[in-house]
Amino acid sequence: MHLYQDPHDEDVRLFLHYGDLTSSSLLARLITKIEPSEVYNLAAQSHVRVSFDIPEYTGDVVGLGTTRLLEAIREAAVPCRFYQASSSEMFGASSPPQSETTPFQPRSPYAIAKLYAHWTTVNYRESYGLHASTGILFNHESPRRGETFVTRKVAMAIPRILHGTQDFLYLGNLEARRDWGHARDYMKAVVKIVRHGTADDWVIGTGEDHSVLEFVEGAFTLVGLDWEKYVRVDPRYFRPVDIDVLRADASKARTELGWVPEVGFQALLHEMVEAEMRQSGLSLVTGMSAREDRTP
Ligand code: G4F
Repeated sequence: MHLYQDPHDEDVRLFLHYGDLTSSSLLARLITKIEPSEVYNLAAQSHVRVSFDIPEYTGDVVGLGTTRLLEAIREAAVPCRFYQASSSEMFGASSPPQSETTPFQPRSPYAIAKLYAHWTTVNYRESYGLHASTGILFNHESPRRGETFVTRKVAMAIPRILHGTQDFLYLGNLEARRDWGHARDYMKAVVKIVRHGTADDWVIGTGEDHSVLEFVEGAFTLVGLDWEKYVRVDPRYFRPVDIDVLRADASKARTELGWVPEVGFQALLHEMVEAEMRQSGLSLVTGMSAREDRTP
């Protein structure tokens, strides 16, 4: 809401148009009408587990959707810069740390679709001279994270457990290790990528990895809860195949873009848990004192 201003004001900062990455004609119409100077393609069916259930739809939106958008820009001949949200998922089974030169070994329909979109962006840059860049972003979280991604799911469970409206938190693979950073830091990197003189591909991550279990332990400890009493493993959350470790080598972005992440792992999980507690009328301190009553 802080972005929105009354349309009758002269300084309208945000306007929403309806669109759909499965519709080429709609995308072409929008690009022609808006004549954007920058296009950020962040749209996706972005849930890795779900992509195993709906692989065709994921490929259509994530993979072909990018082609449709790039074609709309090319056809309209609008001189805009283009950003493609590539993903660390594309590295899949490749050993960490992963940099721009690490081979891609995708392990999910989502990652395969992202790779298609990634190479399509590179191809439009090379073929048509479009200022088209990719950011290969590692996991980026915040209190605004979707509720079915693991960090938000954990953070949301804590006040519910304290309030007694949730008995257990059911999770899948606790051993997976991810390079978790703060979305705010990563969006600063994205803007730097688009405004950089040369279009290129960039790895963005903190360079630290932590397991899902470490996130769980850290989050529960913040409110004084013993995670072992409340967390259960449910194999339904396992993926047919998962990625063991993702850890970024973002030295190119540090050196050439001057990008350095400001929020570390502990500060990130603190912010996420605190936001959920506040939303539920609790604080980290009241959580600590309420814990004694919660015996599942
Ligand atoms: O939070 P996640 O679902 O994120 P994931 O799969 O790493 O993907 C996210 O980051 C990518 C960047 O690398 C993005 F491209 C992508 O769009 C998305 O934003 O799962 C993280 C890890 C996985 O290993 C998963 O198996 O947590 C494990 N996990 C364990 N229990 C769980 C759960 N994941 C989810 N979503 N839910 C669980 O209950």
